[in-house]
Amino acid sequence: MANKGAGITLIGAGTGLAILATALLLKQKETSQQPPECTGAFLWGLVQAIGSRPGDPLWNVNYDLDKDNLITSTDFTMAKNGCYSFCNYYTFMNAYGSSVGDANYDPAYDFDQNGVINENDLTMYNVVC
Ligand SMILES: [Ca+2]
Ligand SMILES: [Ca+2]
Repeated sequence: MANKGAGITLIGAGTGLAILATALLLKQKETSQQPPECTGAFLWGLVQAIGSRPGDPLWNVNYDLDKDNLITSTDFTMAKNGCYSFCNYYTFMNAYGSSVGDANYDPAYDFDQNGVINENDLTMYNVVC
């Protein structure tokens, strides 16, 4: 009885490792091919995190686009290049002055995610774009 139980445990552990290895491979593939999130909140967060490393309060693995464990201007340049169409002043100004529920409210341009697109968001837009 005891041996049978141990055998099942080993088979279970082997299957678990195989699933874990597959999950890690899938995750690695997923993150390496993932484009930056083209929102004001993401780009602003990335700018704020420049200089941070894993463990730092502002560190976010999603900002480290070149995967060198440091958020730098290179990551920001990559994000901006990947979000070329985001930095469109006309599109931003179309959403300017709107709030949640308005037809022209666009959460992508609500940099501080406070439900209103106002002068604070414009300031952040000008820094990021
Ligand atoms: Ca980096
Ligand atoms: Ca806002």
